[in-house]
Amino acid sequence: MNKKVILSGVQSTGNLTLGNYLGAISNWKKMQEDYECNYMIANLHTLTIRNNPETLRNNTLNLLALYLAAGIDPKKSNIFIQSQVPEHAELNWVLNCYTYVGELSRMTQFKDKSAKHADNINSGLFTYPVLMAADILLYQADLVPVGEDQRQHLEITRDIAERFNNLYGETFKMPEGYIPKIAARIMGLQDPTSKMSKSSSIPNDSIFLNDEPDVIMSKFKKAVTDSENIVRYDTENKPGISNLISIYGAISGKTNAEVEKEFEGKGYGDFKKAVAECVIEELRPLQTKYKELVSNPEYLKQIYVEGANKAKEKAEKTLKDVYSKIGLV
Ligand code: ATP
Ligand code: LTN
Repeated sequence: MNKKVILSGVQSTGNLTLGNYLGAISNWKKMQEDYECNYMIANLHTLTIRNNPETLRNNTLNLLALYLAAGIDPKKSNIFIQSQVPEHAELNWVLNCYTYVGELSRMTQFKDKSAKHADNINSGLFTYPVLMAADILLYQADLVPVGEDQRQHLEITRDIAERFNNLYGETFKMPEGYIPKIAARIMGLQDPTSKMSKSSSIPNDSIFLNDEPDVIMSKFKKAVTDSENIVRYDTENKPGISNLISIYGAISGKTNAEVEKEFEGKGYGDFKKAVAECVIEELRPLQTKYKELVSNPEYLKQIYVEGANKAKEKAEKTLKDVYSKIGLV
């Protein structure tokens, strides 16, 4: 039986957060049994911000180690580095010519990131969703597991695919988003009304995957809550506590109601400590494995070389079809 195809990726910007893990990477592992999975390191997307070349190289390999440490198994899933499969950049150019400036101007991520990096509003930042569409459409992906913030980029991917298919006949599979029910949008611990972000400038707002246990505990203890002192899910009035319930629920597999029940009659102090402990325990094996893997560059190389070869085989087919349909000799 043909398995459905999955494609997803994370930018190699370093210091991933608990949001990246719970919203995206931790779900990828669960999907590898039932789907044909392709997990990419989106290092071309990372060029939309200025990087030190050595840092970008290290971040790329570190992210590969993190995928493996998080349980992505190269025997079950194809893991590769975006820049090593040139078809991504090639299809990106073609799709750029089938994407309107008007639709790109509506992207909220572009607006947010332009505001954050006012000194470097480059064209790559503007056409970022087109490269993402190329990533997805090259593999004829059925499903794209991402966090809530990527929903708009999936919609534009579908619009581009549909436009192309209408012009040239069935070429691209219509991909669907696969956005988790819980933890699709983990919020900042200090500002629980904005998403937890790697680039947050607020101290103690984000939990990083390489934070030491005592740092994790201290960040959770400082997390902003409210004065009710009742563990109750209510994003409107209690965004801080609701965020902690989501984190605890995502890791323990419990529903919001179950978490509320477990902490009935207990105060925020106990609850925060329990959330911190479950995060520390969830990350502990990942951190240990990660340290082992980053010290084994030969092994990492073997994974990404094989990954790129397999990815190329799939990507080539789609690109050839596209070139032929649009009339490139
Ligand atoms: P930045 O925080 O700097 O804007 P980012 O973390 O959103 O960057 P990526 O590294 O490309 O950018 O995101 C990787 C994946 O993590 C995506 O699927 C994204 O939806 C998901 N993700 C990012 N932040 C969160 C969050 N706070 N909660 C849940 N999922 C998230
Ligand atoms: N833009 C994505 C990262 C990304 C991606 C993709 C995700 C690049 N290409 C293809 C899914 C499919 C983000 O999460 N910020």
